[in-house]
Amino acid sequence: MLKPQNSPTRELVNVDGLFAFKVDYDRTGAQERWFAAELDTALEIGVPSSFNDLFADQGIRDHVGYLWYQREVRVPRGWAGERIFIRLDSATHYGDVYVNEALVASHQGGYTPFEAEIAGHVAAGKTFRLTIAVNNELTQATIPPGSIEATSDGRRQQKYMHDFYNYAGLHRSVWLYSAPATRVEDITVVTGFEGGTGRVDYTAAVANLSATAAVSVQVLDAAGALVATGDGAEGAVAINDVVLWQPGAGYLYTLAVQVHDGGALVDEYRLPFGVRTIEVSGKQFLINGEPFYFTGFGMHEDHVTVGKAHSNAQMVNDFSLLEWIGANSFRTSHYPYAEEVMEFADRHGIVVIDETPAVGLNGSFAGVFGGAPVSTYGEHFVNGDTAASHRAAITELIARDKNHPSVVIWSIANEPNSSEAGARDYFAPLAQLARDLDPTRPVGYVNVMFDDFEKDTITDLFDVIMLNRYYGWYLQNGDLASAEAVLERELLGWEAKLGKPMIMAEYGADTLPGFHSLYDQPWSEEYQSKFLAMYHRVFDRVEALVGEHVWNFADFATSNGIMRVDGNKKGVFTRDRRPKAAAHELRARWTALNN
Ligand code: BDP
Repeated sequence: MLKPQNSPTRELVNVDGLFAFKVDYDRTGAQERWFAAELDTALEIGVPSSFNDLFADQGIRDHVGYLWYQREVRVPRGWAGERIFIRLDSATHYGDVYVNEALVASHQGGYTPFEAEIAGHVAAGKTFRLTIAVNNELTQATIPPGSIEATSDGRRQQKYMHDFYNYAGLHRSVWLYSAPATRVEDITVVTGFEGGTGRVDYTAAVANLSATAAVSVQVLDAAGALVATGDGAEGAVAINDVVLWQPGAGYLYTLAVQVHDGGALVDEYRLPFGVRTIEVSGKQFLINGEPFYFTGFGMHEDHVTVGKAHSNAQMVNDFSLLEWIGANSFRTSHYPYAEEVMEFADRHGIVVIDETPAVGLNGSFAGVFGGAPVSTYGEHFVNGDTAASHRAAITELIARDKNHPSVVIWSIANEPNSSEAGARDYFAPLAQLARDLDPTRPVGYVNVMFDDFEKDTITDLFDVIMLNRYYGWYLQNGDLASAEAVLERELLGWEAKLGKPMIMAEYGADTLPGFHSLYDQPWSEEYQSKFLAMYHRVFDRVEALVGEHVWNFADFATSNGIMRVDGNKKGVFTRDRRPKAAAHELRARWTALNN
């Protein structure tokens, strides 16, 4: 799905700002047709944001169900005769979009965009009432999954098996855009190179292409100079003296796809792309044929007050901290991040492991989150409905992000149960789906510590091994010598079993900034540093280990629980992005490794 843009044939209007906001406590909004009139509420909400932390009101924060957003939008007067679309970059986890009284779009899945054509409901120069009913519920039919329980006094409580807080709302921008009837609807670019010549295979899907219209492409270099042209909606073009997209040097070309009819330009869409190759070869991960070693983090979209809202200012700050510390990559744990983040990574040469929101498909975690462990696969938990949503999550992620040169691995799940009967039947078709949708990128999932190389039954289905390990934290807590032995044994076990490149996708220790100790005391800044240093010693001894992503970039909000004090503190930066001691040590290691 193409991100909307301004072009000579398209116009784009941002619809963020203050919306009227109403919590649907009694679940009557749809039935009472709240979309049909001005919302009866005194509350306003800023978009984008998570709604949860904005109001000093526990009832709002804990609400499980629908949240209604409304504002008036004016259609630009020059749009008569154009196709007009409303586009939401995300609605977490579900959204119904009404234009005046018409339901124009519904979408499940909280981290991917959706849109609807609304020209039949609006008029150029006139306003319309935009109402969005967002639902934050997690069930067996959603990704991530969850369950809703009733308390003895009748409240509904959301339960789920993942760590981060279930922020919800309109986390990303809302747009209105115009496009011509004959328009470029999708583009797929696949690149390669031989010697100094780049190869760009492209396919464009064009809606309402008439017999007299023709599709052509131009390739422009970073300075805007024309370097290649092609004819037809599908084809291959060559770029002489190609400049590759490299980690640390995100050189981008632009593919301008144009539709002409009778000599006139009917539509133009400009897609930035990079020329690079990705390959897994033996125990190595190759970018442009060169071994690549990942340094960086599992991250979160998470900030004080606004929760999971995208903000360009905070994005710039996070990327500058990544640069400062010598990170060359990150994982979008545990959901697709805003498209602006992907574009920034493209431009700045940051490598991305792109993950679906499939987190918490693991009944063993029920113990951690306050219940008794349950089995995972079956009607009671991860069932056919979960799988259907999971397929949609993979499909929508790849459709959105397939053209980003920064994306080098699709991660289709985080820490699912991979040892139980049922795991392989569940995951084999999903791994295949990801490969079918994108045969050019390695596919992986992230393995949980309980399902080590002796128990795991699915990792051979994937191209890379991604592991989350907490030896020295959840196990062997405070005993780094024992943890070191267990860690090394396990990494060598995986290497011997599968012989594929391995990335440590999470390793980390909760750390209270300002707590210091001379001893190996968990939660101290010294312990975090020594914990990471121990892992690094082991990594340097294991040939197949091709990457280290510390958990986490920054402290982040979690659900309530006795394991967390004001959130997860495994950040190398605090939630307000101040460095803990370990940040300086990581900087020294990564700067040396990457030079
Ligand atoms: C792993 C999860 C991650 C958690 C982390 C932790 O992948 O989401 O936040 O552990 O416990 O299980 O800190």
